[in-house]
Amino acid sequence: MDETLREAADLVATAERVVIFTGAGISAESGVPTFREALTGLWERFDAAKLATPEAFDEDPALVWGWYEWRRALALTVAPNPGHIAATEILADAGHATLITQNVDDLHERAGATGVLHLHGSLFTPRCSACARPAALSPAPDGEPGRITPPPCDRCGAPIRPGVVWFGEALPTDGLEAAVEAAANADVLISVGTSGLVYPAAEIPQVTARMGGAVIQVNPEPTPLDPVARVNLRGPSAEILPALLRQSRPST
Ligand code: BJW
Ligand code: ZN
Repeated sequence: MDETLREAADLVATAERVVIFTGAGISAESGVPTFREALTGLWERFDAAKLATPEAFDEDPALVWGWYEWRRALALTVAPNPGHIAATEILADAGHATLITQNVDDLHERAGATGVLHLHGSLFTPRCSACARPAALSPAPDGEPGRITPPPCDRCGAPIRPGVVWFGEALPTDGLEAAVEAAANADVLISVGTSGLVYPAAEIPQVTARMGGAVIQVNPEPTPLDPVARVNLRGPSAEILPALLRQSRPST
């Protein structure tokens, strides 16, 4: 690990343009469940097709809204971990920095990051399912996930939906374009805690590699990105990112 960490730290220290691209794994050590991991992933306990598609919301809005309200409540009880904080600091050290996340929690922002590109939306930006008018958040519920009837839109009365991107929906055009441009121009892209299975987000590190930038991957498990990454740092991001930050700073 020491040698690969040194190699990654040298890449970060000499880069002008740095991108950090994150997935659910960076929030795992804060207590937010990932999606696809055996035993602990959300899709082990819940059926993605019944919860994370527009068809599921049309079919049973109270089931879907209740599940997302439960997840919002959970996100409010947790805090950023040392991985989120180190990510903010690595980017603060770079000449030109972009943070791209697939996560719908706000833990990067709570760790001090600004201008975060959210490719899959947010638990904290509900909107009307018909006219897209932004809606206010209600107090978060207590306890386990349960059915909650979504409130009606102030303007048109249609049910309010979570501000996330479901399967089959387009990603926000501005955010995706900005992410692709940052990835294409990056000297270094650090991919953290993503299985790399969900497209088009999974293309982002591939764009950097194709354009000749270096990809560093931080993940305890192998992923389809392994062969594309210049350096694979195997381990939890709450340990690896602070170590990478320390090594990439000149010693005093
Ligand atoms: C750690 C760690 C620690 C653990 N430290 N690491 C066939 C082929 C290709 C594509 C498709 C296909 N069929 C359908 C598609 C398209 C589909 C897709 O990609 N499906 C694949 C799953 C097959 N994509 C879409 O539908 C997208 N839209 C689209 O394509 O639109 C086209 C269109 C264009 C124009 C008009 C209309 C349409 C939309 C995708 C939206 C994804 N949404 C979700 C849910 C968001 C809301 C919610 O939160 O509920 O986003 S799905 C879920 O997966 C969530 C995540 O952001 C996303 C990625 O997951 P992530 O972050 O990688 O998490 P995990 O759990 O997979 O991995 C965690 C990783 O962390 C693991 O590797 C661990 O090892 C690691 N880890 N602990 C560091 N401590
Ligand atoms: Zn409306």
